[in-house]
Amino acid sequence: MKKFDPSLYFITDSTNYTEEEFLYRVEQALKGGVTLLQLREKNKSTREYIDLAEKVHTIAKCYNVPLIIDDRVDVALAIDAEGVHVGAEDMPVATARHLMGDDKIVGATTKTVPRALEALQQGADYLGVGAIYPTTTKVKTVLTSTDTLRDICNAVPIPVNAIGGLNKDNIDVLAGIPISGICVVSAIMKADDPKTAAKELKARAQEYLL
Ligand code: TZP
Ligand code: MG
Repeated sequence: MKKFDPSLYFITDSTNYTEEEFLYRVEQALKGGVTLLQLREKNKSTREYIDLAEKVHTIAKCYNVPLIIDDRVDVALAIDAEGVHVGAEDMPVATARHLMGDDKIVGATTKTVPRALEALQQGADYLGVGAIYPTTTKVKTVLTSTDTLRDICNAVPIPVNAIGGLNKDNIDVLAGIPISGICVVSAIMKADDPKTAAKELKARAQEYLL
C-alpha cells in the first residue's frame, strides 16, 4: 500500500492513557477522517511496541489508513506496517529505505532545504517540517519558520507536511504554502472528542491544501 494521502496525518502518543482508552481514541480519530496514522512510542520495550503496533495496525486496516511506525524499522517490519518515519537522530533515510524496500513508505523530518534534498535523494516519500509552533508533545525540536517550510515545499517534488503545535484555530499561518497536509498529535490525541476534532481539522486543512 504505497499510495497514501498525507492531508490529515495523526501521530499518536499513548502517554497517560490505558491501552483501551488509547485504542479507542485512535479508532475515533480514524472515524473522523484521519488519512495517515503514525504510531510514536518513546518509552516502550520492543515487545510492548510490537504488541501495540499490531493492535493499532488491525484497527487502521479497517479504515484503509496506512500505518507508519516512528523511528523503529524493526517494529515496522515485524508487523508489516505500511511505512516508517525517521528523524535526524534516527536511522538514515537511505538505510531505512534499503531495509524497508521500495514498496513501503519512508518519511523523514527535515528542517532545512539541504536536509530536505538529502532525504529526497536517499529515497524519502514525504517530509515532515516543523515545529511551526511550540509543542507540548515530548520531542527534541526547534521552531521552523513558515518561510523555510515554503522553501522546502518548493524544493522537493514529494509531499511536505507541516507539524508542531497545529490546531484548527491556528493553521491560517499555512495559507498559501504548498504543503500536502498537516501532522498533529495533541489536537486529536488530547481532544475531548478525537472524532470531532479530526473532522474539524480535516475540514480546516482542506481550505489550505492547494
Ligand atoms: N516533531 C516536530 S513537532 C512534533 C514532532 C513529533 C510534535 C507535534 O505534536 P503537537 O502536539 O501536534 O504539537
Ligand atoms: Mg524520531
